[in-house]
Amino acid sequence: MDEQKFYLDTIERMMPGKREQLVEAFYEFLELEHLYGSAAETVRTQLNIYDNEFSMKFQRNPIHGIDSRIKSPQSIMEKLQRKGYPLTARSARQHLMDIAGVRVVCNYVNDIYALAELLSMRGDFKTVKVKDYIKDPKPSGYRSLHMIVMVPVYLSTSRREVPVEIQIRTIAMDFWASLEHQLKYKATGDVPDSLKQELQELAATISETDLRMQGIYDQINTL
Ligand code: 0O2
Repeated sequence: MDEQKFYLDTIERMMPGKREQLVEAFYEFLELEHLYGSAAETVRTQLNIYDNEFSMKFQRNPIHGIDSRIKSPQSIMEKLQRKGYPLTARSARQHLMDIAGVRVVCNYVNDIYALAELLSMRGDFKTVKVKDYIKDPKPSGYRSLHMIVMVPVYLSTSRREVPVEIQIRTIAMDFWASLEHQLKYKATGDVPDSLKQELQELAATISETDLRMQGIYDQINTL
């Protein structure tokens, strides 16, 4: 049986009379995925260009790794609901700035700010928001530089400006953030205060280690 017909018939059976609305919503989300995925890809390409240029000119790579993701429809709906906005693709485009996310892991703290500046200087990327959780860490201990950048996407018949949330952090900050995220996710109830305190202390230790590594790098560089 034709796969699309099967899905449409299932929708009709589950929600009689809503078939057209649901099919429209489905295609709107597909369009969203394509648009935001393309914007994230554009950012990744630009970051790789910088990394390769540094490698060619200075024989070193500021970027350790790049990861990107598009928020799932479920997670988009949860965030819209939490913030009290309508649960539609149009509302997601209007209110959410983190549908497309790019995470850049750098080797040294100074690389984070250098990359952020390069991205801001690119003529057709417009930085609309910066949150510096390195200078001003979250109460959890979380450290990272967040930027929202409007990225142009050229479609066959139009040019669209799409927001991308770029998180830039060091290997050490990323190590802490991913383990802390996993631990929070694993915990069925509230995480005890003693463990929260320990995580904050570890984040501070990691931050100090990052600064010392930066210091060693700078000294070696001047030799
Ligand atoms: P996911 O799956 O990582 O995308 P706003 O989006 O501006 O309305 P919000 O959500 O507070 O407000 O944005 P913020 O503070 O800039 O940070 C959002 C993202 O930063 C989170 O995404 C996490 O990825 C990361 N983050 C923020 N705080 C913490 C923290 O304490 N620990 C860890 N491990 N990560 C953190 P999402 O939306 O939670 O999910």
